Amino acid sequence: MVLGMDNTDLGVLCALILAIAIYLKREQIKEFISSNDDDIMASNSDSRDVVQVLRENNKNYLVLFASQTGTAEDYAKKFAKELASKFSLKVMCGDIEQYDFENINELPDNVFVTLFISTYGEGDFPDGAVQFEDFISNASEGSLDTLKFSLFGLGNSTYEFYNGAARKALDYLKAAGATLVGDFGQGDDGAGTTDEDYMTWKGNTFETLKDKLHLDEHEQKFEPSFVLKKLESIDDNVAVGEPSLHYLPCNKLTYNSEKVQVGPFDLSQPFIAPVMKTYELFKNTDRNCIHTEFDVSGSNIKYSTGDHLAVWPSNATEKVDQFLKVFNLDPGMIFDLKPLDSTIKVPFPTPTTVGAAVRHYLEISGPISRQIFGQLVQFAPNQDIKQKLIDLSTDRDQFAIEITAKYFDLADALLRLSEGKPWSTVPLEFLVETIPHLQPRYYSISSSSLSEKQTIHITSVVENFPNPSSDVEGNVTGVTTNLLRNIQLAQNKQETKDSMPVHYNLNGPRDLLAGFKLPVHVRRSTFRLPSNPATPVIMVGPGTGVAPFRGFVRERVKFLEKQENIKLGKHILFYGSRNQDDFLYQDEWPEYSKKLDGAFEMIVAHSRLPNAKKVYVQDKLLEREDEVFDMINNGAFIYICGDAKGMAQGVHTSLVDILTRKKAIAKEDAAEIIKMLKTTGRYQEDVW
Ligand SMILES: Cc1cc2nc3c(=O)[nH]c(=O)nc-3n(C[C@H](O)[C@H](O)[C@H](O)COP(=O)(O)OP(=O)(O)OC[C@H]3O[C@@H](n4cnc5c(N)ncnc54)[C@H](O)[C@@H]3O)c2cc1C
Ligand SMILES: NC(=O)c1ccc[n+]([C@@H]2O[C@H](COP(=O)([O-])OP(=O)(O)OC[C@H]3O[C@@H](n4cnc5c(N)ncnc54)[C@H](OP(=O)(O)O)[C@@H]3O)[C@@H](O)[C@H]2O)c1
Ligand SMILES: Cc1cc2nc3c(=O)[nH]c(=O)nc-3n(C[C@H](O)[C@H](O)[C@H](O)COP(=O)(O)O)c2cc1C
Ligand SMILES: *[C@@H]1O[C@H](CO)[C@@H](O)[C@H](O)[C@H]1NC(C)=O
Ligand SMILES: *[C@@H]1O[C@H](CO)[C@@H](O)[C@H](O)[C@H]1NC(C)=O
Ligand SMILES: *[C@@H]1O[C@H](CO)[C@@H](O)[C@H](O)[C@H]1NC(C)=O
Ligand SMILES: CC(=O)N[C@H]1CO[C@H](CO)[C@@H](O)[C@@H]1O
Repeated sequence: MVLGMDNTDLGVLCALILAIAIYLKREQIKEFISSNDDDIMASNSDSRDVVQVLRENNKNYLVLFASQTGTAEDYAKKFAKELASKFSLKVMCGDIEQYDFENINELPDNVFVTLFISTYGEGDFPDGAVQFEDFISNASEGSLDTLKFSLFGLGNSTYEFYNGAARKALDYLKAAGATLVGDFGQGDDGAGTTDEDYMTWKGNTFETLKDKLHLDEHEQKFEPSFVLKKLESIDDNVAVGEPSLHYLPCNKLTYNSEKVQVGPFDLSQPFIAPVMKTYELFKNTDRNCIHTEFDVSGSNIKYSTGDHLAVWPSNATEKVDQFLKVFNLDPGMIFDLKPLDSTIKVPFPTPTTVGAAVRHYLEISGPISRQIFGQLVQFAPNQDIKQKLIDLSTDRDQFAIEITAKYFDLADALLRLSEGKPWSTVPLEFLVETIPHLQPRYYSISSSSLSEKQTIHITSVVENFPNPSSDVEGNVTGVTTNLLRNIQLAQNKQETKDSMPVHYNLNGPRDLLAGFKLPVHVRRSTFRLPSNPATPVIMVGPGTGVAPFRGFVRERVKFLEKQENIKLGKHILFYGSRNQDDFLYQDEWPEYSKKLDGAFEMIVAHSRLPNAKKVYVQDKLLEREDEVFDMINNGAFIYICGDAKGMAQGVHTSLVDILTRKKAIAKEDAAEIIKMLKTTGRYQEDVW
């Protein structure tokens, strides 16, 4: 189909430039990844040849994961563990990033591979899987003809390219002659069924594997992958919550002569950034949204407008205490973990204390999976509770009603089941291996690298609302956003005791974070303003979705200050909030408008004004359809940011409607145009 844009040459040129940009981006990512690898290699001088590692460690099953935020990793590890314990297989489980696959076709005939792959961006592989993708996409026909694999993808059906990475992997592997064992599984975060999808897929896959590999099944029994050793005293090499080993007193290496940290800063090592300034953005008191400014000067951290900042949280004291109580743990106990073989990675800095692990390294709050209930059966304190666990772990509906709908986290749920009695029989090894490790949270940077080189702003809405289930007391709280609010209140000398639902240790391990600091790193994104300032720009970002657009607009303001005789294309921002009270950065926008001299316009939709109809950003788009259409026709770049749930879909629908009407074409063709805009980078989403 012809694109229908009036300026075909320009379109081709744009596509070409974009292709080059994407290519360069990949090189950057690769460079970034290989610098990470050096780190891993240095600490563990293993081979990268996956077949060699498997042989050297005497393994006979391979599980690999490609994960961005740990979900795929978590499932992969559970799968590996269960395979090992039910079928006595010797399972090797690892991150796809850590291996080369050139020899994968030489795996012994009876060694199967299971892949867990999540999807990011626009149907892309996670950052760590770039090399893997290159390899399988280039594998020639028949070159993987002995490979037998099963595959579970993790995705979210609210995204257009649902499970895009896993689907691509399936196609590439099949094209290279590999054989899919069992069904292709797809977990859907959008429908909230990842866990259920996994359980169904796993059941079928186990049946197929039993048959093909002639396996005997026995009852699942937890067998640790680590030897846990108790230590007597805390010295300089014991982590008490440091985000990475670099920060231990015994490793002074990470500081240069001026006591400034040197990078690179990434998922393996954050920068400890001073929080310079924090303030509340909402005027009403029932919800909170915190503006936070981090100082990254002297750190050699560079960011680009549109990137994400990862913030490394710690758990709230209330949650830590409850967790320790449920499992009857001694927070002062010092322990080390020694992997049983070199394919197993220690999940967090060790040796450490139980208290530090619970506060800093384990994801102890948040929703729980039905699976973990199944695994806990063997440790139930008595027969009654055991039966309840079995019932809940095998009945998805009952689990949904009794656990999920009540917003229980693990400690809440177990206390409820045991009527307050502790679960003293659950071994620490089990908790350490089964509970996911605490992950950094990502925030769209709301400053501009042009106007704020050394400072990074983020805009975060605080997750704190009454439990929707009427028979559970208290608020449901998010880890990181409440930590940020806690810092905001403390830094501005406001009372925190009663105003906070949860409290934190703000000083951090060995006072590493004292004086208001937090571990952070920058994650590159592809969310970028067009390089030509004359290109029109349409931005849609209700709620916190406005964050990167504040950065975009500040970028244009700074740019104009520096240049003379530059004509800026039209920049239009569709923003939405409930009312005036939660109108983010209300005072700043008129100033930007003035400075951009008519090139910038903001259109606001309010959804909860008294005695007024609900108005959303997508309604405002329709109201302005002539202008929006003209801008698209003139090569506008479209940006959508914010809640993935309904908004991005609603905006997409509005834009399809506009093109359908104004071009007098079929809906399908309009949708096809939007798809083309997406692939050429003229329609970009940053949704979560
Ligand atoms: C690329 C990207 C960009 C983002 N940009 C922004 C941004 O600019 N601004 C922003 O505010 N956010 C942004 N987010 C979201 C952000 O990363 C966090 O997910 C969000 O702030 C919540 O983090 P938290 O640690 O406070 O909550 P978490 O502890 O991670 O909790 C997540 C949610 O689960 C709920 N919850 C807690 N316990 C339970 C339970 N037992 N059962 C069920 N639910 C439970 C919490 O209330 C919360 O709503 C972005 C996300 C991504 C991926
Ligand atoms: N658990 C809850 O009760 C709850 C509820 C909402 C959001 N959240 C969480 O809050 C975060 C979002 O907060 P936020 O501050 O960015 O946004 P927000 O303040 O909740 O919403 C911003 C604006 O977007 C509107 N909106 C809601 N649904 C929309 C849709 N389908 N299309 C277009 N606009 C829509 C809202 O209207 P209305 O809200 O008036 O419809 C509001 O005017 C998310 O992380 C989300 O998970 C939680
Ligand atoms: C920024 C972002 C982009 C995403 N893009 C897609 C996508 O294009 N297609 C899809 O199916 N899922 C997408 N997802 C959903 C994730 O793949 C899904 O949540 C998955 O469970 C994450 O697994 P991980 O924690 O192992 O990375 C996206 C999630 C985020 C946060
Ligand atoms: C594989 O293909 C990609 C493009 O898909 C290319 O960039 C890369 O260099 C190729 N790698 C190898 C090893 O051939
Ligand atoms: C997936 O979509 C659901 C709703 O459709 C949303 O609640 C959730 O936050 C999304 N998950 C991710 C990881 O984006
Ligand atoms: C619980 O949430 C409600 C609504 O968001 C809020 O008004 C209340 O202050 C919260 N309670 C605490 C203790 O934070
Ligand atoms: C009980 C507990 O978790 N205590 C720890 C809290 O965190 C600090 C550092 O952040 C540790 O020093 C404590 O041992």
